[in-house]
Amino acid sequence: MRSPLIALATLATLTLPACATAAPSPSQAASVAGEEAAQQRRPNIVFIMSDDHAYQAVSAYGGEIAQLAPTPNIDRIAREGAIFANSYVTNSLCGPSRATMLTGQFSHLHGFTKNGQRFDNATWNWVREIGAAGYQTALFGKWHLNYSPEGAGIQTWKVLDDQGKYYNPDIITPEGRSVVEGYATDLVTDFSIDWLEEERDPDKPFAILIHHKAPHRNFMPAIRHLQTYLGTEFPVPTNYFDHYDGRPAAAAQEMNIYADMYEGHDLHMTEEAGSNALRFDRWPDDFARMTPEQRAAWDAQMQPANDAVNEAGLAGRELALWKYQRYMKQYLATVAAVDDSVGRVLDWLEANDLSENTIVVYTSDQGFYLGEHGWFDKRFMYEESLRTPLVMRFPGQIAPGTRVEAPVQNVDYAPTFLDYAGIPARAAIQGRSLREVVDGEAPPDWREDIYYHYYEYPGFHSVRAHYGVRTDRYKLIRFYGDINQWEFYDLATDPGEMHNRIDDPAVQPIVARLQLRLEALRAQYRDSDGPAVSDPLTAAAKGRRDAEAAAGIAGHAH
Ligand code: SGN
Ligand code: CA
Repeated sequence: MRSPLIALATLATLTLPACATAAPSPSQAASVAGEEAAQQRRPNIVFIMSDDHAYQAVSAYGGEIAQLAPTPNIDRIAREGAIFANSYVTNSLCGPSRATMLTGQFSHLHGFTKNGQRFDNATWNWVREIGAAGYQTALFGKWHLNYSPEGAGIQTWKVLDDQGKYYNPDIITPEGRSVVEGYATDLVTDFSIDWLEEERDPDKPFAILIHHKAPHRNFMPAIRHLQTYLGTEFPVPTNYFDHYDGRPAAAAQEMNIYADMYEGHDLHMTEEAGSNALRFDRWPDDFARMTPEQRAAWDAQMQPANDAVNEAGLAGRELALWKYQRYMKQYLATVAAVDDSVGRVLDWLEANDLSENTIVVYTSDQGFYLGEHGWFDKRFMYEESLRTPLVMRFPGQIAPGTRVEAPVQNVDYAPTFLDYAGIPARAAIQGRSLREVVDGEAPPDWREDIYYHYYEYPGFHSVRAHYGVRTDRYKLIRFYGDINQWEFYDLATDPGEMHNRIDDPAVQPIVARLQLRLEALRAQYRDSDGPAVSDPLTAAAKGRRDAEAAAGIAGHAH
């Protein structure tokens, strides 16, 4: 579709100057045309990221839950390109993760270690760099690094305020803030497609960042998806009623579905049959900002199920199981809109002959718990939140159906985009270009293990600060701060991470080797935050007592 236009533009450059006084020589004209062609050939980048989307809820990853709630459009990226089977974050939290993707650095280097901090927009980021090299750059959706991307070098942007709201969200643009009526996932998609269609200069390559709020808390589906999973029973994770034995930090968290979720705000439960008044709703604004029509449509679809559970008068274990089902239904229904959005973007690329020369990436800012250990939220270095979905399509460069086994991390995105755009990597970047592994074969010096560091404590959900290493089989974690707790898991025999074997004499040689490895990784990435690996902090026994006391204080009913 675009090629005839380009041919015409080229013809114009070749013919028009003939009547001008300073007409270029034929060789100059040819080189201008060559540069234009090269410029045109640089791949476009469509970087789609959702917020808190668990890989367990992406059907391309093959899990049981996602088979009941498939994501055909995200899967299409995987089918026509690559799926990364071992994709991890460096710090499982929104702000730090986004800063890592922009800078290619671990949290301690870019400095954004916890939510609520302000990312210094002047910090180097790949979007500004690629823009300076001739790309058009745009960001629509969640930013969450401070008020707005003003000054971060992103040319066009329209962002959700802070975490973003599902219905009629506040939108911040260079002109200021306003409430825009609609459903966040659809609005972000509309903004993106409008820009692609109407505002972008078709003669330049582009990088567009489409960053959704969904499926982040408080899990409000679009009206059209409210009933999508109401009739589906999801398999309950085998460790839903976890005892947390031997894992005091896990026992002390406050992210339990049946103990910590807000019944109104998160689970959308009502006070009593016949009433649409929500149960405990810590932030009433999420519902209060719906229009009367939206709220009426919501109530019409949700009331029967809410009345039924109120009439049933469930308690204890039964109620805990019901809450898991409600959480899954709502969470997965918000994912359905994200998948619709991915479909709209892929279809738009196709219809505009842009599929071939465009890299499409879908990922999330981190993983999420879908009831494993009884949890929602993320933060822990356990598998479900350490991993994040990652699929990437680039026809002609990535063979359809590629499965990448090499461990990759979100520090790798910035160097990947620069690499494909033909811009030299920067020394300060700590990741490596994924181009090196997308043929399914990792180079011999590719990383064999990954490093992780979580900081936000005290904070939401009370997850202790920790760092650790994960190899292809083992995981060693150290929780620190008001506790000093080491954990060791053999993922081959204990994929659910239920048995902390740190004191098991049989694994001491492996633990010792991993401690050295952890020390080496901290040195390699220049992370001196938190205690040194060799630092006993306080006596281990005291640390454990503190941790167990802390776990007691949390007082969950299990
Ligand atoms: C909010 C959520 C928390 C969540 C953090 C961080 N509460 O505070 O549950 O852990 O965001 O999420 S909410 O009810 O206000 O949504 S993150 O994705 O931004 O890291
Ligand atoms: Ca997030």
